[in-house]
Amino acid sequence: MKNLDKILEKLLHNVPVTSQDISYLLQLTHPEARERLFRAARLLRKRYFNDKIFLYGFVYFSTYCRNNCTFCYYRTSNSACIRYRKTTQEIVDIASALAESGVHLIDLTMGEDPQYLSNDNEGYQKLIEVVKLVKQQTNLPIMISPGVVPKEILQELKRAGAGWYACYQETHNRRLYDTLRLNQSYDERWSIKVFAKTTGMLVEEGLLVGIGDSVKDAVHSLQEMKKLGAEQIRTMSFVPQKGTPLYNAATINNRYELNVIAVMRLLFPDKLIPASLDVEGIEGLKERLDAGANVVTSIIPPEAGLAGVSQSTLDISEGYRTVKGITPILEACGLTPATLEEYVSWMDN
Ligand code: SAM
Ligand code: MD0
Ligand code: SF4
Repeated sequence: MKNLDKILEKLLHNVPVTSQDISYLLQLTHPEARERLFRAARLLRKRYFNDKIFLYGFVYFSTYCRNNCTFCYYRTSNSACIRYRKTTQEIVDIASALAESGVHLIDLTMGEDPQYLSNDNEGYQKLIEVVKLVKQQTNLPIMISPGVVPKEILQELKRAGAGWYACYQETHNRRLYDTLRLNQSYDERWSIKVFAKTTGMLVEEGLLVGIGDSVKDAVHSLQEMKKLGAEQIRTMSFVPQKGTPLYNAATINNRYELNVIAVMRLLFPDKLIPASLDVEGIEGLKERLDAGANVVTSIIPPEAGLAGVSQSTLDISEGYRTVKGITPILEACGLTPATLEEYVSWMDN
C-alpha cells in the first residue's frame, strides 16, 4: 500500500508521476486498493467540479454506416442489425424533448451514413441544417459525432452551432487500430481532431478497452490524450455485438474500465470524463460515478425508436436512461446535477 499511497499523494498535489506509476494504478485488483484509487479520484472531482454532474442527451439519428469497424454492431456488413434514419423533424422533436427533460447538451451522433456524408455536398448541407435547427429549437450546447468529415464542413458545422466534436481514436496503438477501424486512416482521424481544436471547437477523445489492448497501450493513450488537449476524454469497455467478427472475442469485465476512469480523473482533474449508460445501462452508473466520472452520457428518451451504440436496447424503452431515471443514483452518490449556466460557463472558460 505504501507505493499506492505515495503515487496518490503525488497526484493529489499535482506532482508529476511516471509511466510506471500510471501502469501500477491501472492494474490494481485488490478491492481495498481500488477503493483508495476511487476515493482519490472523487476528491479531485470535488475539488474541481464541486460534485456537480453534467448530463448529456444522446440522439443516434442514423445507424447507417459505410465503415466496417470490427467492434461495432452497425458496421456496414452486419445485415443482422436493424437500421433507421430519423427525419430532420424527428431529430428536432427528440432533441427538444431531451432539452425539456433537463439535459445540458445534445449529442448528435450517426454512423458514417453516406446520405449525410455524400461528396456532392447535398448530404453535408442536410447535416448542417440538422445542427442549425436543433440549436435554434433547444438553445443548448451541441456535440456532433458524425465520424470523419472534411475540414471545411467541420467549420460550417461549428458555425451552425456545434461547440463540440467527438471522434474517438479507440486506441493509439496503430497496429491495433488497423484491426479495429478497418481501412480508415489513423492519421486522418487524428488530424481532424487537431484541426477542430484550432477552430475553437471543444474535442472529445475516447479509448475502447477490453479489445486486445494492453496496459502499456493505455498508458500511451493517456499521453496522447494529453498531447491532443481534449476537453473531454472517455473510456468504454468493449461490448461484444451479434453478427460481428468480435462477437465471441471477449466478455465484459468492467473492472479495468473503472480503473481507467479513475486514473483519467487523477491525470486530467479539470477535464470532463463520462460515465456512459451505454455499456452496462443504469446498473453500471453508480460504479462509474464512484470512480470519478463527472458527466452522464447516453441519456435517451423512451419510445422514440432510438438505439445506443454498444447497448442498442438496454434500459431505453423502460425510460431508465432518462434524467428522471438517473436522479436517484446521483443522489445516492452524493452528487447533484449542475445548472445549465454552470455547464455553459465551464465550456466558455
Ligand atoms: N460513427 C461515428 C464514429 O465511429 O466516430 C460515431 C458513432 S460511433 C458508434 C461512437 C463510438 O461508440 C465509437 O467510437 C466506439 O468508441 C463506441 N462503440 C461502438 N461500438 C461499441 C461496442 N461494441 N462496445 C463499446 N463501444 C462501442
Ligand atoms: C455515449 N453511446 O455517450 C454514446 C456515444 C458518441 N458521442 C457517444 C458513445 O455513451
Ligand atoms: Fe460506423 Fe462508427 Fe460503427 Fe465504425 S463505430 S462502424 S464508423 S458507426
